[in-house]
Amino acid sequence: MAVWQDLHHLPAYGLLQQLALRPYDLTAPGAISEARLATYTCRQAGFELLYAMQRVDEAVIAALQQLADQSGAVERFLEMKKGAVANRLDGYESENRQVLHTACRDIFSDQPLCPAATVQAREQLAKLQEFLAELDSAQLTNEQGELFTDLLHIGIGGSDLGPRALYLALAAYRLPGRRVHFISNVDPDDAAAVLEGLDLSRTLVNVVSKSGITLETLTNEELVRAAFQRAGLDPARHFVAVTGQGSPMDNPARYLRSFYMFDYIGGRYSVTSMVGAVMLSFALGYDAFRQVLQGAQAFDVAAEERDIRRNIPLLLALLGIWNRNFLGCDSLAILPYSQALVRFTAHLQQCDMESNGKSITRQGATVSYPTGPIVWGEPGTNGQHAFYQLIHQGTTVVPVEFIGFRRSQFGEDMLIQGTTSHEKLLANLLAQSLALAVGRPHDNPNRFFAGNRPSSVLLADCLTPYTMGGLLALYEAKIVFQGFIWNINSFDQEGVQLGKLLATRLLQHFGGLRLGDANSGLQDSLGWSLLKAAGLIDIKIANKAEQE
Ligand code: G6Q
Repeated sequence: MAVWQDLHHLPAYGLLQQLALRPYDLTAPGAISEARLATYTCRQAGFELLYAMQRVDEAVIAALQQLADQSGAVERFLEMKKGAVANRLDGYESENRQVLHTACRDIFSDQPLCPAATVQAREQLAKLQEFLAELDSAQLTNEQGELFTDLLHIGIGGSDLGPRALYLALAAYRLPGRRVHFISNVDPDDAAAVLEGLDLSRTLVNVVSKSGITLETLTNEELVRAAFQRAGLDPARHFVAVTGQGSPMDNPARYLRSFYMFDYIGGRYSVTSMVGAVMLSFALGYDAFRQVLQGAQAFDVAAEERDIRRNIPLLLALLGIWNRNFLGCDSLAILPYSQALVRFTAHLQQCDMESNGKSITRQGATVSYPTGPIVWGEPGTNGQHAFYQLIHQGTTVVPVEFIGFRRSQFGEDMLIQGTTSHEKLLANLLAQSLALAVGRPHDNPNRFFAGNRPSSVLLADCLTPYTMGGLLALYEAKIVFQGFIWNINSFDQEGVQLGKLLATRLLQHFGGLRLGDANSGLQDSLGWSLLKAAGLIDIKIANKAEQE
């Protein structure tokens, strides 16, 4: 395995810099030809990536291939799947963990790449299957002998975003009579709104926390337990836990059933572990959840391809690096033309920004090139009526990844003015990509579109459990590839710790105030004196007070 190198030390870096001086002009006459569309299409595992609207030509693609080869991205990905300790910094204290979310999907293989992790994944799945069978056969019921109809999923961050995004994406395939609800925010109104109108007697509560110590999740669990008690129901007959083995939540006596996830699976990569499995298989059935895993497995394997023109995740990663590091774009809009993917961009926002929002290399040095972009987005066509103004005519160029499907999930559609709604949806997607690329000359500056705004279109036949699994793993691999090429650790999240620490200190003082502790320093409640309470920022506050 080659030694880790910073992006700008890879030989292809200088070449790409040169090429970036004159990127492909998408606005030139004939720039978007049928031949170009055919050449810049990559088909893999049921998906098509159309990238003719990116500012690339043969020379750029060849240089990006060199960049991928020189960084060893595919080899590192394979090593990661085999159990390498990919979550670490050299020479500094770090998490020092394997990164094995892919092992959750390697369960179909006779020769899994990391057998120990796959054995654990299979054990958990077997336990889950047994639990689901007991629910289906009414062996496990509520106090009145009735079937459970609802599941309340409590978790936050990686224990909420991905699972919730997939549930919403696949709600069309729900088992009859099954519904799922989510509480994540510590805002008490989140829980209150969800609990309102829920028949607790027929509700399972799935508490998901890998660490078992997350403030929001533990608070919400207690809040919901109290609601069950008020309703005269025994929480131990309703509450299920998904947590790390040995965590403070690993206390099977408190739960109807406990499932495990392992420290080699990061929160934002955990959808296909028990973190998503319990809720998704309750809602969709075990077989449908296995299809999610199969779709994900297809991309885990597809991502091993070395030719970037035949590897969608790697190609998408490299196009992102081209736009970010060579064309100077700061953000990335992910715009699914699918209402079902309404929270998928939020999941990718976490997966990408928490993974690649880093300023130090794997050797602990400050990076001297941009890393992860700002990721954002909303489903089209809704977004067209909101923020597309900026992406077409704003002063900043926002590369876009469009996602679309040839068929709708429900298949309920009708001809209105000669076209179906789904045709209207797809026509808009393609039109936006084209408009961003070619722009429009106009004498009136207000109606002028500069064009040369890059986008890709990711297309599949229909959003099913299988394609959803594929889409999830495709993006996970893309993010991991980018981290490898940027020489950063995509698997830790130190950046979220400081705020948590300060909040804990402030909470101690809130507690002190409630107890009437005169030393808490919070008599003035929410003013500057409150911030003064947090020892860590005393100095800044003092400086500010002096200036005032
Ligand atoms: C994800 C992050 C973070 C985590 C949440 C919830 O990669 O680590 O979003 O998932 O903080 O953590 P717990 O599952 O431990 O409650």
